[in-house]
Amino acid sequence: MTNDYPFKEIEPKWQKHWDEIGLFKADLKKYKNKFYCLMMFPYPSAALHVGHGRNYIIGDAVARYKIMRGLNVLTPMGFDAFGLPAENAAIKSGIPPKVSTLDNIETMKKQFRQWGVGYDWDKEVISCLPDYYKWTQWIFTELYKKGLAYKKKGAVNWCPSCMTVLANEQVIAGSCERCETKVVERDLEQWFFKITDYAERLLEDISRLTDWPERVKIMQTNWIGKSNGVDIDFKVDGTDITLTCFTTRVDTIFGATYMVIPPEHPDIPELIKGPARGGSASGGNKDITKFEEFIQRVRVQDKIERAAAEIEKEGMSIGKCVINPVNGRKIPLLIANYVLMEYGTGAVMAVPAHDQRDFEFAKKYNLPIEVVIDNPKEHLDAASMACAYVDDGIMVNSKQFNGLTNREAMEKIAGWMEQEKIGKRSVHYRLRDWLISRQRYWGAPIPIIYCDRCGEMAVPEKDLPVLLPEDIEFSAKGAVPAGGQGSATGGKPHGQSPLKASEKFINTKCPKCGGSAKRETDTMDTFVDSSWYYLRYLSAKDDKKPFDKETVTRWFPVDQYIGGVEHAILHLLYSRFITKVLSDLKFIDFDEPFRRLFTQGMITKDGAKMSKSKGNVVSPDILIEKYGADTVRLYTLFIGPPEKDAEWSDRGVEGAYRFLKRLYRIVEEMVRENWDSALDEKADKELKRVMHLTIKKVTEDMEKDFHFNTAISSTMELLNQVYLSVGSTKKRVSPAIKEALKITIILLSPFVPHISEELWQMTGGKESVFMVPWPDFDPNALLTEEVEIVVQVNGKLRSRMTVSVDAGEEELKKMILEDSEIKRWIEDKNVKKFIVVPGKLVNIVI
Ligand code: ANZ
Ligand code: ZN
Repeated sequence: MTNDYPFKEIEPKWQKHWDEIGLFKADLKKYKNKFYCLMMFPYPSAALHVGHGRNYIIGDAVARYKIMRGLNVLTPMGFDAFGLPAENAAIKSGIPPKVSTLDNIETMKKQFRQWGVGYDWDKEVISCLPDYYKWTQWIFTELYKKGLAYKKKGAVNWCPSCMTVLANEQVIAGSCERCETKVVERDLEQWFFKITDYAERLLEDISRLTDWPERVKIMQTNWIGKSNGVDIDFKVDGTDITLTCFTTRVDTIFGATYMVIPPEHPDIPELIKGPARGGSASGGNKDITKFEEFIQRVRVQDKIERAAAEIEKEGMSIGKCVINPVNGRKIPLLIANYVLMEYGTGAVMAVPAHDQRDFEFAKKYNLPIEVVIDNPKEHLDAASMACAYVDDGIMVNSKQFNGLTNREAMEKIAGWMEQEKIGKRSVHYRLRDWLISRQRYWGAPIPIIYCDRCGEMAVPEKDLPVLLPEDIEFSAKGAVPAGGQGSATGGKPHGQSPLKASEKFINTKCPKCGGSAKRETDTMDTFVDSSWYYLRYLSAKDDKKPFDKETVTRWFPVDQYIGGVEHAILHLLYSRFITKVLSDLKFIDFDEPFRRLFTQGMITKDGAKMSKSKGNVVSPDILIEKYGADTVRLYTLFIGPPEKDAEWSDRGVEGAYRFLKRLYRIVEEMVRENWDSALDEKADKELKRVMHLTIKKVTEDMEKDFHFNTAISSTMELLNQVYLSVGSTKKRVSPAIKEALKITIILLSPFVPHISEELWQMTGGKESVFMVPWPDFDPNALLTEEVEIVVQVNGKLRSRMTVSVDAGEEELKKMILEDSEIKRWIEDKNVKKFIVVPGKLVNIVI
């Protein structure tokens, strides 16, 4: 077809060329002008779709641009290769996870190449291989030695379908992030990283992340969830138990009319023992059954729903009272579903007059409501309130604090309580410790040994890695061991690491006494693997150490990190945490890993995220076959602002293809045909102006927000201008035209690298276009001549405006109709005529 351009020849040719010239090879010793361009490394799934492609195409465009800016670019890639999908697939297919994973990696690497996305593959890391996970295990042991990795029994999120524990972050609206099954709660022994020790620093240092998207910083801030308040001890009347509650509204303490604790509260068994005050005196046992029923029912309710404002409040009286320390008043104690054990101190002083949840609860269970903060505009009456009064106001019913504003009282009461030793200012965080153990096979084994004589210990560095055994059976039976062993789980089915089935793995020698010992069989959460891979790229092949301090010092922080916003919390927070720990341990001397972050939006099809199960996946392979990789790249970058979600359209792909054909044709014709070399001063000048404007625009877009879409549309306009200058009947080519074409090619090369290389060579380029310095624009060339014109409405002078001499009618119309003076005259009347006398006057007839 004459109308096509030969992308099938062009693309492999230049991919080979980039290999040959080592375009993406980084010499780590040359760190002057370094630019570390990092893309989130992918999980090796069978094949990538165009939605995945966005991340890598954006990253590649950035890397190529930075290379042209003369920076020493490091752009590595690897694979986040452990994880559930491969293991679950193995249970179905019998193919070992390692085999399928390495297969998928090969496929993906072919895809990257086809897309013309370049990496320095010498630095590849694959997290499921022993040369990598040895060091993941090493990081674990370093944390363990510092007391930052510990084991405890706790209520955990359990996915009954994946048969594994999930971190809070992996539970989305009460369901498993991966399989969307409803998550339940279980009590199990688990390993944790003490990220809560770093809560304050993780929060505080967010302010240093000036080049991170605001929304990501907000999400991290909320996730850490710092609250300032007061911890107050309430004695349970007639017992030795004290319940401490955390409140952010100590100004309301005199209005506390009852206390609520969650069904998980550890003191409940003790509290419901013995004679219940107010409960039926004879039926003690019956009451206990009733309690147990209630507790069981609430415990399986979804935590997120329990914490939501709308939840139907449910409670049960314990039949005891607690004593409010500020006034000695006895108030009832209840169990309630809207209180969570995980937050604050796991006990709440309820102030129904000023907290909506407490208000609803009090109304339902007929508990007293007492106003302690009055509305200055309208006196509050507890009996007739329709909802809680949550705004600021004036203190009432609060003894010596009456008459103060509640804001003043908050400080005063906190101080007074501290003095009287009945309360203590406190800070609580929503952030929980990071649950890192998984009862699954396909992960890095937790390097811990249990010896009957010497106890629990970390595997010494010289014995790492603890190799994952390969003789594991992946039948459905083998992977889901019979439950019932754990009494704590009450005989419910429960997951056990498949490693438990490997005698060879479990039995080992104690490193201390040499006696027989057993290995930990849990494996690590894959978020541990991905929390440090960006350090490993710099010494991917070093078998003596995880990374080299001097090299990472020179190359860090990462200059640009690019990835999906779905990782705004988990991965980025964990990476920041591990970096801070490694910094505290003096292995590195920086404590934030990523200087600049860019999070791209999702590509949707038919309004939904692409997924195999929805059947709306667009494969790049077919498109590349039909239009070539440059078309797919161009369209992916053109689809919309890259930080926003965008809907894929096949028509859009064709549009991108047509543009590339148009670009190819003009260069090809100019080279082949003998065009007239006549000068046209006016046209050339205008072309130059558009060209410099385009350089300015594209450069700004690349430097600032990665607005490839607008960068590309301005190069499209530049190409239009070139076509105009060439003319359609008798074609002409001047030095200005040649220059503008070359600039068009250069500006497009980060986006469509193959065709750009080809055309660059056709126009006489000797070396790769990526060796050509990025052009600067000439501010003088941007200037246009301006004139003052007169604007009339119905023939009467109404305004004067300064406009460019060659402003077209549309441009003038737009400017004039937006002028506030003129708007006043037109108001909502119809514009009948718009008469232009170029360079002099415009008359609007209404
Ligand atoms: C009394 C009070 C009166 C409260 C009032 C609020 C308003 P933030 O700001 O999110 O930190 N609370 C404390 N621990 C809780 C738990 N484990 N489960 C459910 N709710 C809990 O929220 C702090 C407030 O949430 C605390 O202040 C407490 O209710 C409640 F007019 O104490 B407040
Ligand atoms: Zn021992």
